[in-house]
Amino acid sequence: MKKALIIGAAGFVGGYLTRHLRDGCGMEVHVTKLPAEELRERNGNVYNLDILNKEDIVSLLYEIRPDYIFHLAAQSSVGVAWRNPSLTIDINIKGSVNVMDAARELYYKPRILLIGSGEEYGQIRADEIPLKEENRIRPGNLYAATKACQNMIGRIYAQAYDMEVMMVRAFNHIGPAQSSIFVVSDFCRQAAEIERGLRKPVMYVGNLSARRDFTDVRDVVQAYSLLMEFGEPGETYNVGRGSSVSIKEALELILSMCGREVKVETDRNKLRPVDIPVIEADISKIRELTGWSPQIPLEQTIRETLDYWREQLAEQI
Ligand code: A2R
Repeated sequence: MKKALIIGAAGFVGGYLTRHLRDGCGMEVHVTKLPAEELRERNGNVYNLDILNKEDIVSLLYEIRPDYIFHLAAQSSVGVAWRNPSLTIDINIKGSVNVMDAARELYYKPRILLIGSGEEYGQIRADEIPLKEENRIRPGNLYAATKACQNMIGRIYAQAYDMEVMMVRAFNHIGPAQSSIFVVSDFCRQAAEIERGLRKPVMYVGNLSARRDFTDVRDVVQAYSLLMEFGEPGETYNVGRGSSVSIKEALELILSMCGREVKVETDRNKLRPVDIPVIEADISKIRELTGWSPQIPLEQTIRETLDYWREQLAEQI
């Protein structure tokens, strides 16, 4: 039985990945979280770990001896990265280097998957869509820059130390339990609050014309486990749907599922200073390697995310 370690399992993706590896792939799953965090997906083997402390990672790896290390821990908010760049650099770059250095001290070679972001491509040109992995990267914010750096260092470690490190660039992933700082979850939460009469029937939105590549988080974690198994060391793989929808189309789907008449208004605070018009991944590299492609339709993800917020509000009352 393969032993998997998920570092940063208390976040949005971690719960889904835990369940998929344990129940879907039959692995022995070990997970880490920060001391103050709570896991959404209960799991027997839980450890507190701050990736800024390399010696703690070394001890943990010796204790568990994982075959697979899924590195999800990150400061993953673009907004927080602007406000606190040095913390973001510490966690996303030094933290990842600590994970790889700790793994390098082992007497065997675990496989490591580093999770980066479609944000790394940054200021893309219209003729570069859909984005291939070898496209030039022009990170446009600090979060993206740290993930681009993590990607470069991961490749260097794979080459220089012959380590089995693979890199992902994940595009927008969505689903139940995502924080409402992200657009689809935000709209679903607002719709659920309107249905309950907790706010007036007005949906506050940002730029509706931007097109984004949305994938259900349950499809995303399946891609991660396949890349862990079949990915080539030193290589980067896009994980996305491979097609985009406008934020307006996503909004219309949510409104069509909402049980109330809703007015739509622009909230200036939701407009980004620089908004890239279209982001769309080319997913042929992962598809050719593993046969993976997203299975869950956008309508289903949105319906279940809306239901998640309805349930959350029902529990609060
Ligand atoms: O920032 P918090 O308190 O939410 O904790 C996050 C945790 N984390 C850390 N874990 C260990 N040592 C640290 N120094 C440290 N700093 C933060 O990593 C959070 O629980 C977890 C990352 O989860 P999320 O922010 O929910 O990211 P998500 O959506 O699960 O995405 C997974 C990966 C991340 O690398 C993203 O940047 C990428 O996929 O898109």
